[in-house]
Amino acid sequence: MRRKIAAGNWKMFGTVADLSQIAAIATGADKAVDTLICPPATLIAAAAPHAAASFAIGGQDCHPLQSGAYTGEISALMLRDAGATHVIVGHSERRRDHAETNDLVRAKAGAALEAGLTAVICVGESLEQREAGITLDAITAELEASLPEGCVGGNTIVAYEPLWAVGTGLIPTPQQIAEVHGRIRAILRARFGHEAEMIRILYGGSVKASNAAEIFAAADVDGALVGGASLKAADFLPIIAALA
Ligand code: G2H
Repeated sequence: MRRKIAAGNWKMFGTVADLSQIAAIATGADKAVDTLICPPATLIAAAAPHAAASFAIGGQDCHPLQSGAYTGEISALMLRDAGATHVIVGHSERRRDHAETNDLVRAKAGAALEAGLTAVICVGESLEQREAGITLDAITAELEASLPEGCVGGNTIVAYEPLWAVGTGLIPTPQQIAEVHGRIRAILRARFGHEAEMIRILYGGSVKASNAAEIFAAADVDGALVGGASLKAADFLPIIAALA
């Protein structure tokens, strides 16, 4: 049985003053659900002491190598050293703004696994692909090329984030979500056999308290990757509760 997980992606938001929100989320989150907060890297070490059995801290990106002369970069080993246990890779904002390819995302995910982190691997179709009726083909190609070797339930989470739903307030129908999650599960099964049953698949894109229950009722949704609505405990705790 897969435990549900609510993952918060803080993106480039959050300063030391916002550690109080992380503390409030850690304290108030329903313990029947796993909760993950991925704050900016500057806050990971300070947030890490809140980590507990069902509460984790993660990074938002990592380099494909563990060390080297790469100014400004952060490795998976460094994230782990700072107290992170998870890292998001291949978020659509990274793919879009930093031209991250599937090959690079796969290398980053591999580096995460090598460092002992759980990789949250993001995939999603564009509006053009959705309107052209090639969503499942696009997801299949992107995911197959972004998965490293050795994925198991304990080290991999897949997040489905349709690009047109990221930060827009638009969300797919539960049927559209279930269709894509079903395809992702099939890809994982074909690649990793029975281990695929334990890999959690999250929906992401404009999740908020008012639409959480509808999204979580869709088949094969093991949780959510939440951006804007994860920044404040008052907004995020009801979403976590909706998964319990
Ligand atoms: C998608 C999501 C979190 P938001 O980027 O990864 O953000 O919930 O703000 O759409």
